[in-house]
Amino acid sequence: MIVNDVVRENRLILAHVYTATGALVIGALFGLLQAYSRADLVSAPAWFDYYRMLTVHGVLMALVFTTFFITGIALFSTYRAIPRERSVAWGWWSFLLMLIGTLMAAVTILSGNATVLYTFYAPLKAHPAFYFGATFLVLGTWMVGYEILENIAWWKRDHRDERVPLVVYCAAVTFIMWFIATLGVVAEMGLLIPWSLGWTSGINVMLTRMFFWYFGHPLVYFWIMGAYLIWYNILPKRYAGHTLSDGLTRLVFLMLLLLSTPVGIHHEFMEPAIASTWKFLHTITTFGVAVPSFMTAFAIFASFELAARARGKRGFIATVTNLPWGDPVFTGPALGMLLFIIGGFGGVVNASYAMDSLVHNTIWIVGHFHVTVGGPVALSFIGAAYWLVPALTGRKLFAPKLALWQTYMWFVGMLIMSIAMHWAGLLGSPRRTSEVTYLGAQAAAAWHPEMIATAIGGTLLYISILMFVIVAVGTRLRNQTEPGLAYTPVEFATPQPGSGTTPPVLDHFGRWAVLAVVLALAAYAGPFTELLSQHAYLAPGLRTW
Ligand code: HEM
Ligand SMILES: [Cu+2]
Repeated sequence: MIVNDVVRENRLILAHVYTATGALVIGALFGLLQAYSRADLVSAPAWFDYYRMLTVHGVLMALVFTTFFITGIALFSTYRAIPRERSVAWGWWSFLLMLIGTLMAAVTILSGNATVLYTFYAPLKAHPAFYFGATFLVLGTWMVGYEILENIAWWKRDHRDERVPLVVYCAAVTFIMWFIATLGVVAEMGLLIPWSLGWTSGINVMLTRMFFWYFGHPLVYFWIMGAYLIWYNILPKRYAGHTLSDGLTRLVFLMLLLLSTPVGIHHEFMEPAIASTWKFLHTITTFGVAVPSFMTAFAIFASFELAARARGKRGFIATVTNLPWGDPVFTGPALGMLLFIIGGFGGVVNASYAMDSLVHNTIWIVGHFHVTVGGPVALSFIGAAYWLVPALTGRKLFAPKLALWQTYMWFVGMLIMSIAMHWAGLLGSPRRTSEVTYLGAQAAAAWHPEMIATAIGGTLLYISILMFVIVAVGTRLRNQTEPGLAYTPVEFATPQPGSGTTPPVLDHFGRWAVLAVVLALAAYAGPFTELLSQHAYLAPGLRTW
């Protein structure tokens, strides 16, 4: 293994991580402006309206920041766990495709030609450049997924009877899930692109929405799996612990592969065009997909406890105080886990039809996904970046105390902002709305204090993001710890000794992928055919879908 090869790989991974950071910084600025607008502190000018901002924020945060970070960490895991001489040309082509796609979509939104929000389904229509850009971004991620699987195939040749290294396994299952999920985007683009080019005179709005949510729910599990990869494989080293069990970790990822897709209709509970049978079916699978998250909560806390016991500490308090609360690589993901408790609670509300009808389309929903994707996911990525960037550059983390305070500040900011959003949602404050004072209407006055609290939380978050940037850029500019050492070797967590052997069947990616596709088809065949037949009613005289 030649040092130069590692340095070449590292440059590629850094490109992913810094692109993610750039998206986070720019995207968050718009988030802050939205929070101020809703608190009646600023008004968006006519030449750059609120919904354009909201589209930039949603796309950069939900689709660009998360995706580039996950592609970065998945490649890093693969390259480090399977060291070999390899060309990075394919890697750079995939990065370039992702980047070009992102820039095309971003420019189209910023110029006001794609104010379609990050959910981009019809009837909102964008310039074709936006749809092509989004498609290129997805195709680039497929190339990254192929790279991971190709490395596993190469490794398998000499390790026929061994288990795939756990961290690579996690990355691979994440990307298999992603392949299946993004087929929804491809199908949706098949409707949107001809329509936006003017080749079809109408579009099946409901079908585009269903294709979006076929993708939109597994999208959130793509983020969660990125965070879990960190929790199971990177975090235990920070508290001198182990991954609880190799087999359990693989099982968790497989369950996420199987159950992430057949649940998307829980985003369409209020959709009159979809029969309640399908809504009920997807509710059941939704409660099923919560199981691997409960298993993860158990596994992580058990791992905390075993690490404390190894040091002779017993009991809840000793277990918690044994953890490294002064290490930002730990506090990022750990504080994220705390936020996930609120996220899980809200998720159960959203997944329950009757309660969802109360919070549907209110700012409660926005509070929910900030405390999930903006909590465990973003904080885990940020914490991991504090480990990843020094590992990739051979430099020490710049201003570690600032990094530490950054994670706590994010936690407090997100807590304030999302609780305020949940509360305002219960009072009826709508989401995706710039002006929620309704010219001083009595009912709207009820949620004004929550909107101010949202703006305060958002401000703390933005300061926290600026602190992150100082640390990220400072680390890059630092001198190397040892001159000439352009990277730091890393170790991934190992399973708890005595935690048992892993059944080989868990490693048969192909079979599990087929089962995942079958489940997805079974969950969507019914509503799909139903929406096709209802189309004549939705758009009389048009058969162009
Ligand atoms: C500085 C931190 C942040 C602030 C102040 C902020 C603020 C906001 C606000 C006020 C909205 C709601 C607007 C509305 O419905 O009218 C919003 C929407 C959204 N935010 Fe954030 N946010 C921040 C960070 C994040 C992060 C870290 C993520 C994800 C990684 C994220 C993802 C989203 C998404 C996906 C939407 C929905 C857009 C839509 O409805 O189309 N935000 N944000
Ligand atoms: Cu969902």
